[in-house]
Amino acid sequence: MFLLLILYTEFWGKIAKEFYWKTPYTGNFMDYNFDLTRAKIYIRCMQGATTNMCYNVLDRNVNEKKLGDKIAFYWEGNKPEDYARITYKELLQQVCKFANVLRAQGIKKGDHVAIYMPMIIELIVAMLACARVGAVHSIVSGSHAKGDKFIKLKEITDEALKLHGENPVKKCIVVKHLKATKENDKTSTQSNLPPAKRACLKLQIPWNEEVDVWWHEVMKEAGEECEPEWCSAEDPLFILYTSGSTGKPKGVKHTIGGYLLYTATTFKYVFDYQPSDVYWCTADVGWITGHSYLTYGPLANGATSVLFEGVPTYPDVSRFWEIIDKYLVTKFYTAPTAIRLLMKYGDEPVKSRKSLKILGTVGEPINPEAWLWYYNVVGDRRCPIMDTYWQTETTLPFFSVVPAILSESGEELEGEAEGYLVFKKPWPSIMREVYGSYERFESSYFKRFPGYFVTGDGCKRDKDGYYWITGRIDDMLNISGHLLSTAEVESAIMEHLAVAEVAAVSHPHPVKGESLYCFVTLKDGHEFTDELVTELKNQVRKKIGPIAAPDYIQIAAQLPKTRSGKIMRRLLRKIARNERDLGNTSTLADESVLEALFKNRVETI
Ligand code: 6R9
Repeated sequence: MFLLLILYTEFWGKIAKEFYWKTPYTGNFMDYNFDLTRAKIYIRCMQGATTNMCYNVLDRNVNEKKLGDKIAFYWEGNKPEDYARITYKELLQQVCKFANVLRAQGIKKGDHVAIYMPMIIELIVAMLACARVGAVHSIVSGSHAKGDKFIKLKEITDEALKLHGENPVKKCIVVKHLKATKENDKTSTQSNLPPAKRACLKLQIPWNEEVDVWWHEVMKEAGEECEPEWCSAEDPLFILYTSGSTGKPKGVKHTIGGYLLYTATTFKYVFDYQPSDVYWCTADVGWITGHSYLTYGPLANGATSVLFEGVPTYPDVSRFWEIIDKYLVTKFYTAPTAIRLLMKYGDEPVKSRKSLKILGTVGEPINPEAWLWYYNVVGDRRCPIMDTYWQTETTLPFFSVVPAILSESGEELEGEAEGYLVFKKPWPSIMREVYGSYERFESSYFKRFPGYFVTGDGCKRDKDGYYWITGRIDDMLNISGHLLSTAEVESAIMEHLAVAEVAAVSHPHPVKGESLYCFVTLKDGHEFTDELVTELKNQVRKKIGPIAAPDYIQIAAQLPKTRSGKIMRRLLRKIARNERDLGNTSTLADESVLEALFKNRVETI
């Protein structure tokens, strides 16, 4: 135990030396209590150290590493003809300017800044500027789906601002994107504009002179020199709300020092980062994956990344592969939801992608069907796939991360086993608290099994020691006393040629206790018939056993998903029961999918 502690501290201590600390840490590298029966839960890393996140990911790269002229981001707009690039030096300059803007607006260390923007360079500039002045950013996913859908972010923002309590938002800094203009702005209402330009009239946005400020106007006057705010390693860097797939989202707080070390190191080793790489993580910045593996991790390594504003199907389903070829992407990281979506259209749209070396997935368990397509078709059978499991609360199990599998009664299970996934020790970037509620922090993660961080996920360890995440415990299916994971049942159904996507939920049953109710989305060109339903039921019977055969299968044009692409099974459970009170739907990407699902319900006993 003592030896392990020394190794842990030496390992991270050595990595910490690669970064800039204004003052070093004093005492233990990591200080914590996971056992609520002994004392309050706390986790602290590198106490006493002072640093600045922005300095480490920008100034350090430009000044010490001489990477000023290296491209930080290739920005690819929603439309293929909109694109730009920004170097490390230019990014630093923009960030310094915006940090000065924030300071001029009265923002100081510890203040909270909410960010709601599409996937544009200004989004990265805004988050890094917060980090520079020591403000805590809280990003709300602003990209939604785009393609040919037009989303009025400013109007949505104004609605949100109306909901303030006693503390109204003082200023709203607005980026002019897609030629937006203020409402009643005479210059944009000229009737002699050609038709293409006239479309811009729709982009007129509401404007409140007391609150709203144009980004480009305040940036014009801002200076380029900006001293970073030196913060404690344990000062907050951001608050981010969880995906909300199983309940009301929790505001997860992360701190600076440990998060810097962990995202930088996991990015470097998991993706075998090389300086010549062009790396593309398709995640939204408003999701933890976008914070860690699109922004902080890659920038801390001086990497060149692609930042994509659009969707995989616009203007057509080859878009991802065209972007890979355009920028010669070497490392590509996406979610199972995107893979399943593109798989639906077959192999033909998948273009050359010769530059690819490593593929990654994150967000949900990846079904064998989707994994094989990703490996065979996208990766040409030569690119290894990194399946990275982690959470807003954690980051992927890695050197110094100690997972365990517990039984229902809390015993640690050895060897081949299935049960609750927990962690025995903290790692530098584990969450520090749930914003505004210590009780929720304690009850969500530490109460069920005192002494462990409880993830809420089910997990299986195979004979080779690999961990297989089987889905959220709250989504587990208990059929006649047999506990089944969603991943198990869904993977069996996915193997059918006609199926593009599937979600399995439990449904009350007078005899069995619970029965299985499945929602399936079909691939193009397939029809939902009684024969297909029988085939799908038989397939589960054959693969898992008669016990798991679904009682009900309904067609779903689309499944309800979070903005990060996770299936929201708790809503599907309600739909199967025809319950209209759906609970918290704040992270649902597209409300409109629900009505069709209610309409196509299968009558149940
Ligand atoms: C990064 C992220 C966390 C939950 C997590 C688990 C699921 C994430 C996964 C995965 C299987 C993977 N999850 N990665 N399940 N395999 N590779 O998604 O964070 O939005 O907080 O969600 O997502 O259920 O507990 P977050």
